[in-house]
Amino acid sequence: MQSWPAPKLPVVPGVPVPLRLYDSATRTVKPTEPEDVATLYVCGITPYDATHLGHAATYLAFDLVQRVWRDNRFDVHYVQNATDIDDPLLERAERDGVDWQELAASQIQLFREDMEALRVLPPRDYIGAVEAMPEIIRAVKQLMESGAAYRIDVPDADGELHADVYYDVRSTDAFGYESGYDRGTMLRLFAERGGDPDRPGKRDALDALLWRMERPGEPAWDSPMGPGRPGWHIECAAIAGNRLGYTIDLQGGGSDLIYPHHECSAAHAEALSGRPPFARHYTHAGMIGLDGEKMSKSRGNLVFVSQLRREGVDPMAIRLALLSRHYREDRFWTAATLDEAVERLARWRAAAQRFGFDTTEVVAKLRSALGNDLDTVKAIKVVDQWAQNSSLGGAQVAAAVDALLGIRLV
Ligand code: 5CA
Ligand code: ZN
Repeated sequence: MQSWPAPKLPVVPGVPVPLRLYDSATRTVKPTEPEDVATLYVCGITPYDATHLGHAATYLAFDLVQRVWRDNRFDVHYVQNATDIDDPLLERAERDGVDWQELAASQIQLFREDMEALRVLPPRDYIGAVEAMPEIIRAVKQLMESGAAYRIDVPDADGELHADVYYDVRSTDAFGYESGYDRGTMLRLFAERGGDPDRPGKRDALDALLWRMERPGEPAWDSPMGPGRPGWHIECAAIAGNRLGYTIDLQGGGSDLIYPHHECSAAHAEALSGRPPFARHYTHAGMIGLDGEKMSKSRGNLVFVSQLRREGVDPMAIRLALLSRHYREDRFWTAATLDEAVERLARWRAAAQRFGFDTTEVVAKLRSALGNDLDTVKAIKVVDQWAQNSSLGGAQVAAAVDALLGIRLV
């Protein structure tokens, strides 16, 4: 699919600071260590109810990763998917009486426009599950052939046999290292987040669906397994692995993807390559909430980027508001968060116009804050102090704020 246009990225003078980042698998902040090409995969939207502020916050966190890596002169290969075929999308299309493909296409287009407005650097490859179907099918076939996958061979509760294909979590010893969760937690989250622990005929309750055989009225694609459609986790394993290789620098998404999604996509990828770990870093952004609850499509407590834009809110203020707390923290969106960002942006913009003494110290401090697990709270403080000091010039800091925080001041 088409990605979206890239904003200009100024080169910042001075010495870049390498990126240290929290890794969910080891539960530590550790250095990122890309080779020449830094490889980044971030889980994209399921295209309905896009783009709410939770989505935006997550993509902004990984946008900072790309910006810090680019500052460190790495060539960044960034891949993002769009889950443009899955149960929740079909359910929403059905509920609203619209064609699922049209729903997906229109929401993906809205997402592109929101990302461009927020000055998010685009992925090099923006890939829909539907367009990736041949490679997803190849991956499932390979897992069947290697014995890591099996077919259900008992009838469902309705008495019908659907020979769906599942990944066997017991095919390796490694399953569980990414989240580190105990089995009870895994079972609970699996049931909450699209899994089917009680499906009859599974070898293990935690086995995840790889290929769902065609049901009447559902879209289906031909495959060696028979006509059907893919499970969720294999989509990301195949799309990432085929473009970035099966050892990537960073697998990213919101913390709601730690389990089962990233655990299972890592397990699928490792079964395909025979070479763990799939990612050197698994990094997760905290959840944005509204009115005391996580912002989610199922709860419907959503604030949309496009709605704020229509109301005339400057996208740079939305960006600054979402960066005003640390990316890993769960946090609530409030009117005050936005008001504060609007005021701060005005102060920074005024300061950017100043002629004065250009110091490299502000930029150095900004870099060191971001290099330390994307500490935007500290980074914003550094820029606030610069804005208050009327003897300091504007041009150099404005360029650094643009390149590193993605906020355009001039
Ligand atoms: N298509 C899958 C990933 S392959 C998916 O989870 N789609 S999504 O539309 O539900 O979410 C898109 C991204 O936004 C994911 O990385 C998810 O973790 C993140 N996300 C969803 N809700 C929130 C929220 N309230 N706060 C922060 N991030 C969120
Ligand atoms: Zn994903």
